[in-house]
Amino acid sequence: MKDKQIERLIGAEQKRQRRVINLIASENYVSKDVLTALGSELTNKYAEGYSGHRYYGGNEISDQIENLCKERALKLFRLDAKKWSVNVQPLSGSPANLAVYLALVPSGVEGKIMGMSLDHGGHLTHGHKVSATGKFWTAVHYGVNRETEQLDYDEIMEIAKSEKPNIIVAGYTAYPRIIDWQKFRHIADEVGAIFMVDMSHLAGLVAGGVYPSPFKYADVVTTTTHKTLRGPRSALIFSKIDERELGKKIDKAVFPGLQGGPHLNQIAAVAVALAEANRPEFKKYAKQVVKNARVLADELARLGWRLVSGGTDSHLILMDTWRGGNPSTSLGAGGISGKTASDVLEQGGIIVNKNTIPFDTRSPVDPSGIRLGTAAETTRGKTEKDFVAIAKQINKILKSHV
Ligand code: DSN
Repeated sequence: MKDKQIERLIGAEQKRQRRVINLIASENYVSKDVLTALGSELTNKYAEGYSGHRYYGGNEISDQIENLCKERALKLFRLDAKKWSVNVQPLSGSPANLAVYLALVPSGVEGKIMGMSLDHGGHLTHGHKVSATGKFWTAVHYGVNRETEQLDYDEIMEIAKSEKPNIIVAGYTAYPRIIDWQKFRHIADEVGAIFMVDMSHLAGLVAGGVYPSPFKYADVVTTTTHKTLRGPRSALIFSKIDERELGKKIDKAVFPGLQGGPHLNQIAAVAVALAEANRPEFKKYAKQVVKNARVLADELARLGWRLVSGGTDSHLILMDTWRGGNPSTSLGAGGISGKTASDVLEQGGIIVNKNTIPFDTRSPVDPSGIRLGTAAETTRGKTEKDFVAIAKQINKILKSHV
């Protein structure tokens, strides 16, 4: 590169990524092909509009790229193009979710979004008050059960019946367990709501066949492409084709409702990742991600750490570092806060994020827990034995700071 300052910083980040153990549940390492597509001349092109209907000339290649990406997205999740449509233009997860609400929820206080609260594992764009989704629409929230720390579908049904939301969102950022999509479908049907799944964290696991697919039950499915799916930073919106014309409305909301020109380099990179995720090796990868998470959870629990909900069925673990919870260890109330845990682990070369736990008594900037995920390190070839060693390392670092 001619720009030596940026070249040096990219080099430094490459080294940092190689040096650390990365347990950020929402990160991954993309292939060289994905990087090549991202860094290509496609970034030079404006392609406002959709295939065959662009506002600029010179888009014959753009159309082919966007069409191929859409085909691959439907193919990966085994969707019939007559029954599902997909928009591949959202720049990332938050604009994708915003586009769905803009398309399908009546604007203003009349429109109601129901999602899981952020501090129980939801996402800002599921109606949190600091997000546009909680400012422009009325939002109501459900959480997990205090005892089981898992979804309580009866309670969710009660909230839905009393609140009558226009849309119900399931799919979270810090919920380690299987979500019963069918039960959500039933709840949505009872109150006449649209059922939206945000499978951002789960997309790679669904593609790999190790987590239940939401497509049989959802009306709309959004996902980022850079977490377990192992693509570039971007997002997709799938919608059922029926008389409600969800896809048409969503297309209009993405462009011109929210965005201008799509990022074609990103769309091409997504297409690359979707094809990669459709290969048999990816199925093995997804299986290993879940196996590794189980082993990491089991070993941490064996070492005396309290895990929210008692374990995991996915790629992520929520660890209560504050309460610790095992009387046989030196931990107990006043263990180690999530922020301190994250800081000291980073000093020891392990990267995690601090995270609130359900019913947290501490603040979001220094909560009671940390979130751990296995997707990134599994991409680097780590297996069960490595995750037993990682659990021991985490335990050693944290216990020396309690
Ligand atoms: N920031 C993402 C995560 O870490 O889960 C969600 O947007």
